Amino acid sequence: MKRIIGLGLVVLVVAAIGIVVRGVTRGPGNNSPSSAEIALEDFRFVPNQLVANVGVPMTVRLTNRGLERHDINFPSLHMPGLKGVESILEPGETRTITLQFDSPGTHTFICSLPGHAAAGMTGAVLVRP
Ligand SMILES: [Cu+2]
Repeated sequence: MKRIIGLGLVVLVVAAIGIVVRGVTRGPGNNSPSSAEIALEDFRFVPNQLVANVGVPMTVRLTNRGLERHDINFPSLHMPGLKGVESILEPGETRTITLQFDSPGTHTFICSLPGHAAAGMTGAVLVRP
């Protein structure tokens, strides 16, 4: 019985060390706001893959480099800080938005104008825990 308790303690200690190490390797840099740029073209996002960390605000500068109107829309998300994200950008227009994700995983985004996603205007943000 004593042995089992001892083993349990070792497991707990190892788990605690794992958490501490992860905290250190993340470092303060990963918790400060990050930034990215996406060009909206006819009909693609460049780039169409971004990486973010859960709970860390990321500013994204959007520029419409196409001849059509475009937007950026995260269909599956309920998250704060999305105000204005879906608004339409006219050709040549630039806008900076702030994204903050509450959950890890791959969050896809699309241009929601008719036919644009089908034509290839899709992308994803990989959100790390
Ligand atoms: Cu579009």
